[in-house]
Amino acid sequence: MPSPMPPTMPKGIAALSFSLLVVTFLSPGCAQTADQAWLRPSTMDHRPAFTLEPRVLGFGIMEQTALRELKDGNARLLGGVSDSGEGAQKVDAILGTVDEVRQALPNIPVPAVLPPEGYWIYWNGAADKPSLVVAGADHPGLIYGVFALFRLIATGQDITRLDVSAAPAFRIRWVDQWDNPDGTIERGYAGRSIFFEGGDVRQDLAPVSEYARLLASVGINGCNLNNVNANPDLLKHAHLEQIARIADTMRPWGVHIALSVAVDSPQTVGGLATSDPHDAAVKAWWEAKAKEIFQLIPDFAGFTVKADSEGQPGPSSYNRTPAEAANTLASALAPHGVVLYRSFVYNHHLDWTNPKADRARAAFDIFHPLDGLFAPNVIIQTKEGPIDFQAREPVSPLFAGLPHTSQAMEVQITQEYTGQQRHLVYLAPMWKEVLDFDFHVPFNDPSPVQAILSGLTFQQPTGGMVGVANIGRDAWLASPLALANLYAMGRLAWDPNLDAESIAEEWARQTISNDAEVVHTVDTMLMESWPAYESYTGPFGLQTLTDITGSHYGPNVESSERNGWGQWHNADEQGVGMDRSLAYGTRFVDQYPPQTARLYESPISTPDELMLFFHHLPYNHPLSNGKSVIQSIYDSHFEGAAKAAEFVQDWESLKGRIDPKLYADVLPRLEYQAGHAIVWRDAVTQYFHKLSGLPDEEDRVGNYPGRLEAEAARLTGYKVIDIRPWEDASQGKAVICDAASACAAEWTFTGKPGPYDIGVQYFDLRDGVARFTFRVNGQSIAAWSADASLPSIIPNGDNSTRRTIQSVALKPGDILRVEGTPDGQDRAALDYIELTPGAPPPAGPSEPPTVIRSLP
Ligand code: GCV
Repeated sequence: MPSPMPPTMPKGIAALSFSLLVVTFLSPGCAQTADQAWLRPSTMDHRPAFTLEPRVLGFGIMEQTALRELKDGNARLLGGVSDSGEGAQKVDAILGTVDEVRQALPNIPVPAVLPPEGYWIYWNGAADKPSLVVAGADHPGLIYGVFALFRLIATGQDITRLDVSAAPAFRIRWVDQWDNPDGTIERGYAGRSIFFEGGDVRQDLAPVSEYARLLASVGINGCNLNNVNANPDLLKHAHLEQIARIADTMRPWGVHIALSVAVDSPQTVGGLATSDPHDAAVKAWWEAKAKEIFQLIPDFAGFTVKADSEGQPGPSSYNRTPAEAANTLASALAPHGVVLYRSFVYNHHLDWTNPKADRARAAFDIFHPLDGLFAPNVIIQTKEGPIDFQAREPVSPLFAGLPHTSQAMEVQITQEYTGQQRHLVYLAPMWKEVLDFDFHVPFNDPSPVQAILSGLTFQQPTGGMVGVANIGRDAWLASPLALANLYAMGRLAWDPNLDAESIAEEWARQTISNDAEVVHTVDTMLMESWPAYESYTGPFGLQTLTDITGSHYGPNVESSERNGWGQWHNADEQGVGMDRSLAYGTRFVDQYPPQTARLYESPISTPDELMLFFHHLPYNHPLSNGKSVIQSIYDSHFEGAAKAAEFVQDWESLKGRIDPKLYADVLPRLEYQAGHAIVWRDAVTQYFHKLSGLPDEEDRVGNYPGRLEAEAARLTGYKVIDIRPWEDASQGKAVICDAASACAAEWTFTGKPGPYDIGVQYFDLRDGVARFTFRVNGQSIAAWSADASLPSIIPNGDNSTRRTIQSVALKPGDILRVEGTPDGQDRAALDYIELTPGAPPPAGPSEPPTVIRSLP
């Protein structure tokens, strides 16, 4: 039963009262705030020596937001002391729409044309006393202008000669949340929903207000609140009333809300006999529902639809097309709302024995024939690649295949297949590659995807970019560095011409430091992170090679093969890769316009990074990097894991130069990633080593000097088990402690005397907090709790975790011992220890022997 909610506000945007603003801005005790992300206090050594004295020319709710934000920015970033030691200079800041500014200040050069949602920032040095003008084409534009001003200030730019205007490239700049009414989030990795709990909208919407502020600060104007696997309950009136509170909370920042709806809602919610989109009663039901929503939420943005996909109901049940379903909804929402109809429609019971079957073809096969049939307020929302947010995919050919339809590109901020925020993977370079990908249509003209999305290429009225964000209550995205992805998505949706590196820099300056060296280090780490992740997971177009029928996290190469999900990479003893060519394969290549099709048709012209997505090649086939396919797979995994280890050192170089809390938060995450990258490296390389029977030229695969297997140790209490898939553990085996108290594994050291770094590879299971102690000759060197929340409840590559103990002095005959104390389902499972010659311990007082760091 829904919990009682306060009565909803009187409706009509104009009627939204000042009291709402007070509620929205004053959020005492709000634990989750926008300043945990990039809207932070100044990261500069010296604040600019002026303060802004704001005056707002209008009275709208968003103008009040702009005013409030200006005051906040003043406090966060300005008010330093001038070089001569004087206090901050006061500068008038005038805020308004361009019309208001033109009227109030007739002598300043207000731009004649400013596109919707655009802004103009002007430093008026001509007057006796300098002043600053921030003008919006409209109210949202004013908010974006204020945020842009502070972005410039926060990144250390001089604003005292500013005369700059900007407007968004895309109309649709949305985030999607896959939140369920019960408070869970599908593919969310940062805790529970800020919107829902226990079937209802949460009473405390303070974090929602902070989220809207974050979104507005990067120009995002829409938020689809609920999972695309939509729970129909949310369309019931009582819930819509609750959802109106969310809309009220986000509205002051110009963020409109939207809802995912299931196509069978007329039956499940409305009690009709059918949900056939052609049925008159069904149409009438959607119209009434839309009217009801608009009465509660006058600026409601629209519906997102996942239909006939992964078990969701859809028009195919009535022999109707997606266009017919989309148009029924669109007609109900017209003229104000839009339908974002997802092209992520495919058969997940594909026949894997059929060499012509190909999931990658599905979106184009289904939607291209419908081009021109969609109502003007339907936007087809297409994932950036033809499969499903893999570590790398080619651009979806559908973008070029809908010249008569508005389109949006869907990207994933939440890192479902890219490390689930436990791995640093900055995704802007991936998105940017797609945005800049040129299809050369319609007449061989330059037509990058971004021009298709903005509507320019095919002269469509709208379009844009949607980022599946899935922020939660745990510091938005749990990992501080993952927030660069949310930031970048907003910035690219505003201006797809920005480059990924300058966005990273902008973000780092606001979030971490304005120190040039720090910025350079963070920037480099971010830019190297996606290639690194791709290298140690699924390079050369193999897709992520993760457990696709389970967690989508750790390595499980075979899980994508021989099932109906169609994420095949088609590996056998002779070769690997999907032949998608026109001549011999699934003909997917033929869905691209001619110039692109020619590129991918032959292995000679296909770029290495996509080679195995398009071609099935023998393992000894040379790639353009000069190495064979198999050697490339081996090398890539070793290089990627080495790069992940470097990220730890890069971050350590920032010690003492950045906020110590941030430093301490990020370091164990990177250490974890470095360890998990080794799990990935070993799993994938050993899998292909075994399958192909071909050696690694550098003899690294299957040959790990310094590794001491748990199953070969002297065991007390521990039992040897097989790990599945076998490649997720060294030699396919591990030990688990089924005893009630501690178990132990012991080895006698026989190597050369000297300092060693000791990696302890264990399995950190979710349901319980096992404890480990590492001893040398009985003395405790390190102890830690296995307290991470990793996927899977059995030991495997999802939860295989490495703890590295540095600089341990060893001599032959030393007894090395790992003690594991189980807890609950976490049986202190252990894979191996690995000894690598390390640096001597630093001189001076030694660190306390017990190291306990929480893992992500
Ligand atoms: C919301 C992938 C995810 C699903 C998700 C789906 C989609 O398959 O694993 O959790 O469902 O994409 O985008 O609809």
